[in-house]
Amino acid sequence: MIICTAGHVDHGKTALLEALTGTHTAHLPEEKKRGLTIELGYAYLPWKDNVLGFIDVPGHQRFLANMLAGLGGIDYALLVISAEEGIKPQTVEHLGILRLLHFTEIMVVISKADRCTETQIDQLIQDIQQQFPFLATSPFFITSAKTGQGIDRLKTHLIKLQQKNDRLHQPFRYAIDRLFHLKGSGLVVTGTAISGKVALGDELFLSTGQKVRVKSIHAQNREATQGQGGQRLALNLGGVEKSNLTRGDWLTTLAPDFACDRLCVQLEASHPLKENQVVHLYHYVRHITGKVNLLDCKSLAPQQQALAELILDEPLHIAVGDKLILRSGDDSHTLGGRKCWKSTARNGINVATSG
Ligand SMILES: Nc1nc2c(ncn2[C@@H]2O[C@H](COP(=O)(O)OP(=O)(O)OP(=O)(O)O)[C@@H](O)[C@H]2O)c(=O)[nH]1
Ligand SMILES: [Mg+2]
Repeated sequence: MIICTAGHVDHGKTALLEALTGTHTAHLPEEKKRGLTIELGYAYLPWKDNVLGFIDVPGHQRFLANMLAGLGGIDYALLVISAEEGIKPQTVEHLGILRLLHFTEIMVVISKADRCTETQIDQLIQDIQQQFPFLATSPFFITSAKTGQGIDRLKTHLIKLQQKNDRLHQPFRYAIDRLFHLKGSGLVVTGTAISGKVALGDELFLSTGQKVRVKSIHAQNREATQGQGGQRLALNLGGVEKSNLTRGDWLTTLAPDFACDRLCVQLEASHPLKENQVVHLYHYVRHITGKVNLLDCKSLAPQQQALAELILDEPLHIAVGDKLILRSGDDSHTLGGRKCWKSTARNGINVATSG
């Protein structure tokens, strides 16, 4: 199980994860110096035979692309809102994205409770419920990373969350978000397993078509003989050099003949959207540009849905059912998103994709 954070810059996402897991997710020197999250961070909470994984995202607007790269394949989010500052622009932006990606549960965490009175916190909860009525069924937690208030209650809730296992029978798909050379072991990649299972010794395909062998597995930060969808995996790979792959590549059990540059999607708009609109498109760790063709209307108003064809500037390894986020041509605001419905390969042949 993996849970991500979300929320405005400085609202206490990293401090919350540190209070929950004991791990401070900052790893870049600049992050440590500035007290700011820039890249994705990772933390783990072992619990009996299980381990909860956390992806910590940056709240600063400038690093939104990094935030989006962390959300693929995740069903649960902790939306952190500072009791002191309340609802801010990236609270709204991140929440809009979580909603478009149809997260199973968005837990609302009011952080920095030690800095406010109970009356102020009650007022903030009312404001949140009024501004975002769809959070009516979401659990709320009042926490302080400084005093420990509310941390045990949140932990108790998190360990009871159920991992969705509807994707385990599908072929293995894994999005690479980091790669490095480990002395004595060779190439190691880390990423989120989206579906299926992988075991030691398995042969997998890179999105380039190259075959690789799995020499060792760390699942949720523990040495393992297998891994599966819904887990963070570190895989030690044989048969490939670091220079042959890049962040955003996929590892799959199916031969990757399904890179597509045209997609059919049932699009849900969160901003007005017009025909032929240039867009930034976020698909798991990949970020590319393209254009929207609305198939049965000329424009879309917020909350409306329509069938659209996306014409991509670079082919994507996409499967039916994958979730996408579309942002404006200048990448300044989120336009919409939705599941991929049908894809067409570069050569124009419709392909049967794994769902
Ligand atoms: N008093 C108090 N301070 C807190 C609490 N949580 C976080 N802080 C402080 O608030 C500042 C920002 O906290 P972070 O956890 O780095 O915030 P963030 O949301 O991860 O920020 P970005 O990753 O850059 O978006 C730090 O100085 C923390 O020490 C809290 O519960 N109480
Ligand atoms: Mg942070």
